[in-house]
Amino acid sequence: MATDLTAPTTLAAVVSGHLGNNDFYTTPVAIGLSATDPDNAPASLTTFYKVDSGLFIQGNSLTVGDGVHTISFYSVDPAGNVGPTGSQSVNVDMTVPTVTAVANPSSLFPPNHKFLPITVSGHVTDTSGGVPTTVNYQVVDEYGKVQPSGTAAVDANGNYSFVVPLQSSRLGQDKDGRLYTITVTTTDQAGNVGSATTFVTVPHDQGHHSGNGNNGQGHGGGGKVNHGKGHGNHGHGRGSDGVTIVIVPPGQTGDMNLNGDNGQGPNGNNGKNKGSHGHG
Ligand SMILES: [Ca+2]
Ligand SMILES: [Ca+2]
Repeated sequence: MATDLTAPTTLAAVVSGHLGNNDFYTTPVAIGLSATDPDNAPASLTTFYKVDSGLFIQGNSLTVGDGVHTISFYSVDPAGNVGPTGSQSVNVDMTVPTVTAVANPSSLFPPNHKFLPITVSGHVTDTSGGVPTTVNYQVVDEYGKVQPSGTAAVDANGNYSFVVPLQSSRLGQDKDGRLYTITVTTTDQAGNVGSATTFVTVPHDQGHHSGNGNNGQGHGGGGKVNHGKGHGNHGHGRGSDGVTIVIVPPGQTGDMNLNGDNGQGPNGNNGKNKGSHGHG
């Protein structure tokens, strides 16, 4: 057999991974390394690779996660010929940005048909790939009439704020009030989308509308309290389709409110207490 003076060459290929935007993958990426040599069988070749500044290790497959990576690799044949070192860059951002949203005010009263400015604010975080610089918002009106949308900037601290005008009116027979659903989304470099939803209601009246369960904080209406500007005169955080989930602390009993029209019970009392200490 002639002397083997030819070194193997190595190619890298993505075996699996979902490519998102801007050349970033949104899933872990599996890389396969294949060596070829004109005078050696592939199975006789030994391949080494390293990820970023790590150490070279032997192998023909690897998987990388979040980050901007450089994979370096080379192969050696049985005669000891060392092939050239190749490299492949792989960008992965599989961390979805998180966003919060709070509407203020979250209740419009009285229903005098005026448009009032609602300030929606929140915070955006993303532990991989940098914090997105914008959020998009869309208002969905239960009545399908007042539905502004737009884009707002995220500042260097991850905070955003925008104002949408919403109309303080509702149909007289709309016992559970008019619901505006505000959805805020933010998209990172790879195309991962985070979203948050907050609600604004135009209650049927101030004293007798639904108790609610947003994050377990029920603010039911206290019907006999003159609220003025006090808290507790309205609820927020309705579930979709008017379903209200009331979360009762351990050790208490409570009713699951499926209609969203019950201001009594534990939440109603809570609202009443808050209202009595309001600024009315
Ligand atoms: Ca060779
Ligand atoms: Ca990300």
